[in-house]
Amino acid sequence: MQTIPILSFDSNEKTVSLHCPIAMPQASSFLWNSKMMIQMNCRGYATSQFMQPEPAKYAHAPNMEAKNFMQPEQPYYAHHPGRFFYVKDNHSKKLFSAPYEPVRNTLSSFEFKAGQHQLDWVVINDNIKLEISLSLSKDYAAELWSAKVSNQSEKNRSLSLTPYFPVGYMSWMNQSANYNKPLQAVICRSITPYQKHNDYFKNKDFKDLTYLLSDIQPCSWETRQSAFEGEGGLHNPSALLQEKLSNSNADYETPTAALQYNLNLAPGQSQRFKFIFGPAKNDQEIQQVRNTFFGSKTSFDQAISEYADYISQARNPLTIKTPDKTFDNFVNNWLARQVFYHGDVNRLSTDPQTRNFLQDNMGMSYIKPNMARSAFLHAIAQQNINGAMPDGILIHKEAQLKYINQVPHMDHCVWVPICLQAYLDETADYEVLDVLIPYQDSETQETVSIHIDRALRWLFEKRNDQGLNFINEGDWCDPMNMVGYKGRGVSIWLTLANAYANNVWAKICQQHNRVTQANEFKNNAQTCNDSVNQHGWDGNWYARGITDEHVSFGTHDDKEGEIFLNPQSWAILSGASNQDRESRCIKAVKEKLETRYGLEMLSPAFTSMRDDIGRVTQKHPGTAENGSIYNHASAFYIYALYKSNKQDYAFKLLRQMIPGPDDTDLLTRGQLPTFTPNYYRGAIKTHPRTAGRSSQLFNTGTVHWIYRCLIEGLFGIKGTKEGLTINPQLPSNWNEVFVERRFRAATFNISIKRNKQDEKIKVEVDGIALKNNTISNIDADATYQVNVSIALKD
Ligand code: CEZ
Repeated sequence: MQTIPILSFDSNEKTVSLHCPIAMPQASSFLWNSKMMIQMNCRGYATSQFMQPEPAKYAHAPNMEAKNFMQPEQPYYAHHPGRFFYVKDNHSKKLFSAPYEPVRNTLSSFEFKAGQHQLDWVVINDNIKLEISLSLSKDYAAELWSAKVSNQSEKNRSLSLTPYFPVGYMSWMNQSANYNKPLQAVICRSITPYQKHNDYFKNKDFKDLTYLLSDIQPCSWETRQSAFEGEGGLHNPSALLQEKLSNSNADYETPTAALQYNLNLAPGQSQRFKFIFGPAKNDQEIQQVRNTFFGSKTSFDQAISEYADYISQARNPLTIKTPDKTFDNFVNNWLARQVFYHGDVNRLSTDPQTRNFLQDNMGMSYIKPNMARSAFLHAIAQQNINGAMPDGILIHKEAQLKYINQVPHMDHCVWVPICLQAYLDETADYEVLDVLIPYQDSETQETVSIHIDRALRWLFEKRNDQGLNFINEGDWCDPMNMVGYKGRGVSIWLTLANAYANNVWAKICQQHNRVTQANEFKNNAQTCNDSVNQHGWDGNWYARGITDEHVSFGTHDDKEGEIFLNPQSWAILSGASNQDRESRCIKAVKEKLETRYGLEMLSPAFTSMRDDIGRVTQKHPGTAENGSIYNHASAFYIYALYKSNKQDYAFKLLRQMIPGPDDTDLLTRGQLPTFTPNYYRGAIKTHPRTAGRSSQLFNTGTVHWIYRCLIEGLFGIKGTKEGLTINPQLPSNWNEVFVERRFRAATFNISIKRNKQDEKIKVEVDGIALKNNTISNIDADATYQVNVSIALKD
């Protein structure tokens, strides 16, 4: 018997298929537009939200959700929101559901196909084939579903199809549902609960209705969850034992949306149904949705193809062909998509954290540089005239700084030059530095350069008498909130990041003919590095910080949190570490943080609260910042390794961010190789059973740094003010790669080969050898053939 692989890839269609609903039960994919986001797992469970302007749900979980941001490792349970299709044979009374939940039959075949703009399932059971698709539209908060039922048997089949889209507990104040015949929709109504009278005015325009709209009039419907489920439970709903659903209304009863269709299919015959599911303000809006998507025979499919165009806007700067197929698949088909998601909708927040907003736009510099440019200007205009950057960037007129953005973090200024550098390298748009913009608290207009000078001077001031940066209630590590809340604690990492940001800015100033400033910032970088070397070196690695009570942590004296990854990475980047210290750091990281799934962010993970460090120590050991394989932190380290020409080790770690290719690895990670997750579980020594498991969370600054590692490190095809500089750092077991690099409107077909001798790098452009490794005078729209020969051993 032919064995079916767990995964298969289609690089033309840019899809990845999962062939079993059990092997990786949490495996999921996501779709988004500017109004909404949906993450669907392979078994039919869904987590979705839309903006009004803050994130809100239209299919609710029965518990109180943390509504503000996407959570890692979301548990799915029987009543979790999902989108399910029950199919019953009216003759035999046999029932199954697709994609898999809630009935969980053993299916004859199953395929979950994650695509760029569409998710598809093909499920076959009892010779009935169900092809289900989900896509979105470009502009609406609405899910576009289609279900095609085909009779693959040799006899006529009488079937019933029941799409079942639970809406869940909408509101304790008011919830109900009914079927609206002219609209052909179940409409679930609610009022978002509130208590302050002011909220009445704020909530008035909320989309408190959830509808399931169909293109074909159903035979019957059900709007009460309890009546549908009955005593049979969701895996064998009582309502489906009857010939018809009861056509009932829900009156302050948990609403649901179930529609039933009867089909008589001859052998080989099929029928397609279309549905729209989403939030609305009132019935008129649902009517408008109906007109838009079902107005003509083609409007539904037309909307899907417009959505495909929207998703494919992300211009991938790289197409690669290397000896590693899984890696190629990720870079060629998925990386730009995940970067675009971040930059396009800012993780569906109206006040993204400043460091996230800047890094998300650092990634956008590669795929949509114009959007990145306006985002940088938008962020810098929210700076205070004293130089401080706010904790979050307001991107909606009604937005306010909320949640984490009300906690003072000290690192935001460092990200401005660091992220802008990627943009300048990619575009050479140094003019942006001369754009005049105001401050959040002053009408004074100053150039971007002066804004950044002020940001770095402000941060340079915020150091203690040892020259180390105060941390206040956090730095890059959000939950490190109690190191410095009394005003004394400092961050070694932030002091190094300060040094690195100053060095980066000094170089940019130099390029921009601001020599005095360049010297000032270079000196400041040196001062920060010196302070760290004097007060932050622990003997074999750099410590993480010093608490309010003057206790160093992240040192060999610590039983938990002995070593943190970030200070090591940034000491390499900032130039703080000399060769000896760098080698010791790298050795310590290898010994103490390395696992087969990547690097742990700290080790050993904390098992109880240290109230002089903060809530990071309260997170479960091996999750998130408490010792997981936190990919964002790993990406900094990999970037540092490339800066230090450690290409083999850098690539090994880079590769570990992507699940697969072997089944054991895939099954442990439990995630499709279509996105880089926020983290994989760590704490491998104390929690080996869960180590490697994916967070399934696709919000992460990691992806932007992956581009930097690929462009500046691995393939070494980085932009400079003059042009494109070639300096590849291939792993030593790669002899040949091909890269199509799109850069400043031109295309470079680059072939990189190892030569037989140990000759230095040679670069030929259209047959002519370059004197240095920089291709300058690039013509927009031109295509260049670049042959690069590199030494057998680097
Ligand atoms: O959030 C991220 C932040 O979005 O954590 C990173 C930080 O640099 C990013 O800006 C590291 O701390 O407990 C918390 O508040 C956590 O900080 C999380 O919210 C964390 C999660 O990974 C969610 O994306």
